Amino acid sequence: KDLALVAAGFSGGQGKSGVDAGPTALIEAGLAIQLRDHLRYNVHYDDKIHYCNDIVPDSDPDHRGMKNPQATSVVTQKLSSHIFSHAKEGRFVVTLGGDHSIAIGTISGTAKATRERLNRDMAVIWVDAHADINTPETSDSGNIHGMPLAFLTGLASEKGGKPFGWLNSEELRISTTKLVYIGLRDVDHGEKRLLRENGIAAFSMHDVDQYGIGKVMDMALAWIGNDTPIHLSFDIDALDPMWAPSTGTAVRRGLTLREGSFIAECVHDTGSLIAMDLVEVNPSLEQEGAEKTVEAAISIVRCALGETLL
Ligand code: DIR
Ligand code: MN
Ligand code: MN
Ligand code: MN
Repeated sequence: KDLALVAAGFSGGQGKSGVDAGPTALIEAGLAIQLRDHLRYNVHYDDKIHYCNDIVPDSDPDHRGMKNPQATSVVTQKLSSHIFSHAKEGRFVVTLGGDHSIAIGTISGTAKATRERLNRDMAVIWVDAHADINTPETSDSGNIHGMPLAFLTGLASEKGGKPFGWLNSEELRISTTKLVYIGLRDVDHGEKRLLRENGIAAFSMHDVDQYGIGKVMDMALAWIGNDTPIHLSFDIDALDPMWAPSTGTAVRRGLTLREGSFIAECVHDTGSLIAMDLVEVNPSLEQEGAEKTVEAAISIVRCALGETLL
């Protein structure tokens, strides 16, 4: 099986430096080699960290309250065609972040490729402590890593010529009906309203406690339905800080590493997974916890790619 590994060290979607070093930490811990030797993928990896802050424009004033709008737009638009070019060849695409704003690029790229190759609309499973669906107007922080799903679903759109105007093409977007969340526990007021008003499927930590992760996965996958191509976007802060302390916006009372791995295993077992993102690993935070966080991130990716316990 062909697999493209893309290292996207962009950090401009939030305020803390260090998340740009996430991909390097995962690669140095042996991720590419493990996918090749252990899981037997034919790995296409160019050994480069892309989309770091070398593409930042001279001047990048706030726009609708968004920070670094031009840089984030340029990076995600380039990443979108990069991911599209891999996905249209039928390669499974693994993207290592970087902050979660990069999902604007990865998901628009795989959504377009899925339409061209399979003539199908793609579903997205978003595993995160946060809903990342703020519009520029509902966001308190102005950080674009809290907004990718608003742009990808069209809930926040822009006119042509504006930073994210390139996303106006329908082929790059996903439907709110094909989005499913797991692990939520820190959702802003405006986001709660958007989830409610649009009837978006969301399984919070409350649901994980009430039903157990097994039942939650049954319900999440039933919502998507059989035979729909799936893009998994996994924010490492979905895990409890006990397992993944080295991330920019850690929130307590999260998933255990076993629950996170189980989600990845179930999604793999559908046979419909076509791409995944693993984002928000920031090795410069929590020195002691960096190794632990990297290890957790690697096991999530391995489980999503077919690692089995027996
Ligand atoms: C918050 C935090 N909802 C925001 N979002 C984060 O800034 O919009 N996403 N940390 O991962
Ligand atoms: Mn490439
Ligand atoms: Mn998050
Ligand atoms: Mn996120």
